[in-house]
Amino acid sequence: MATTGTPQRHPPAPRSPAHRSPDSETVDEEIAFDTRQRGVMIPDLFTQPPPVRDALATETSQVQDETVEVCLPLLGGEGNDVQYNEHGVPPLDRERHVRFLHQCLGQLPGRFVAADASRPWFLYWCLSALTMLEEDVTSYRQSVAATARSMQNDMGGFGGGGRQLSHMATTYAVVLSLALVGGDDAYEVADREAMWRWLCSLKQPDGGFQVCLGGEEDIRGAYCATVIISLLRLPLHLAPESPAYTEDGSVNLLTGVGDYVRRCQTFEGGISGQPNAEAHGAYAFCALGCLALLDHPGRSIRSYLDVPRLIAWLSSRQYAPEGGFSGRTNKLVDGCYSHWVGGCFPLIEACLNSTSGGLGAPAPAAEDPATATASSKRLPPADESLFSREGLIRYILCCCQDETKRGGLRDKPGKMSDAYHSCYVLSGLSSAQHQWLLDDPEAAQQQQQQKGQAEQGPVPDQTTSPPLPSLAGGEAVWAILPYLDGLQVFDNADRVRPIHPVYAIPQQSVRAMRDYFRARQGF
Ligand code: FPP
Ligand code: K
Ligand code: ZN
Repeated sequence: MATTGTPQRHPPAPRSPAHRSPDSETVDEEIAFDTRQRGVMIPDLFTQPPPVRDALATETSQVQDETVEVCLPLLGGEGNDVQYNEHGVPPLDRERHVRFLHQCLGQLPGRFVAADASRPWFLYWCLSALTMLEEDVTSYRQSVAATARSMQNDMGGFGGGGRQLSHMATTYAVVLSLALVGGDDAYEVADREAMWRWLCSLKQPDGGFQVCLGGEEDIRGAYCATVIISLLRLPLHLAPESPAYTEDGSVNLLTGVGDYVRRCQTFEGGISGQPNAEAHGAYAFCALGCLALLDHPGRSIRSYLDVPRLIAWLSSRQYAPEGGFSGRTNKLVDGCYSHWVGGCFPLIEACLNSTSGGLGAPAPAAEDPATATASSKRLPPADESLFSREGLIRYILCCCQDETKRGGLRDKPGKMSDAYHSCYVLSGLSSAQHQWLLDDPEAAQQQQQQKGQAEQGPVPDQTTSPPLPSLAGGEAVWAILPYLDGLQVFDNADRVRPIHPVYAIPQQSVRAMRDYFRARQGF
């Protein structure tokens, strides 16, 4: 979907809800007419059902039609008790969302017992969402550290609670929560040696990771493992007990991860949880996130994925008129895919914008990246974005905010808000509201070297074994650019904090934790 070009905007006119179009025959035409009458600037794309329809009625087309029906009134500025701006977009209701999130961090009602093993996730979702809403979460530092300690196992890693088996997902959520509250006491909770040993025991000979001892191997494992290794700066060599260990030392924790990710790309172009399964948005983010840590995305994403097919699949996830993303083919928009799918675009853009050569536009003329200003670097103008930022922001602010006093964010109208959707809807809003630029000092250095070599004549042949993979991408410095004004359909007061495109928490939190462990020799 593209909203580029010149969208037809409704002309301003005085608000007059009593008006009815003399010749509109459907409710949708009625809404479109009424919207015009009220003078809000909403492109037709978001106020009308899709112009092209498949005539075959199925259960799938039925639920899709119902989804469009519940979204259209909200997208057309028809929400109750909501003050819309001149673009037909309501403000972010920070106060209610913040209250909802603090509540979710407290005592939960009995029915949540089923979610007991997800307690680390609740920590991460709430702390991350509160942080994006500019709340100070350092007041949770001591309680998060104590909770995390109770979830840690001597064998390494964190479970969903005391006496629960360590799992990659809960460990990822705990480590990110510790990073979010920050401070030495929080960082010191993680037993890094036990963690390293545990990750080694999950590493598989085919390059991937099991999510727990004896559990399934999937791409969540690969993403969570790379994030954990990078944030805690764990050593990369393998313990001899690892199923992937080789005596010649030719394999480390990251060996084969890229190839594992490659095997997860499907015929559709998207990424599945395991090789030969169905492509899903959540796994696309895991794939790109872990590749972006292995090396600069300009190299790693290009090396392991068919980028044009992936972009085609990712773009197909965005629907009109809803504006939000679906997680997979023939399924419905859902606010959480604002992150899982929306969060893929900054990583794809970093890949395409890279100076490493290849898929994107040609590398810019020789220029020192250290001194280049953002505007002199090649960067697509926001209205040439690979997805409609405007559409996503409209879906989030119009359709994903709980409009009752409950607050919180949700999947779609008619669904209850929850901590998970609050986190990932806001993460998606953050990537839609900001533009990132990734420096590639290594590529610049290589270009310099090549230039130097060309002047000095051919280099002597060197036969050495290929270097073991590292987390070179984790050292990358992302620069934030203010989002261009032209397409800004939200008010500046509705801007949420930028988050690191890979770790999905503020870059400062990532840096502080990694700096803390930089000085460590061994454990
Ligand atoms: C389908 O649910 C959902 C999946 C197949 C994958 C979900 C995985 C994640 C959300 C996160 C994985 C990442 C990490 C880091 C642990 P559904 O059928 O209810 O939804 P759908 O109809 O939208 O596909
Ligand atoms: K869903
Ligand atoms: Zn969802």
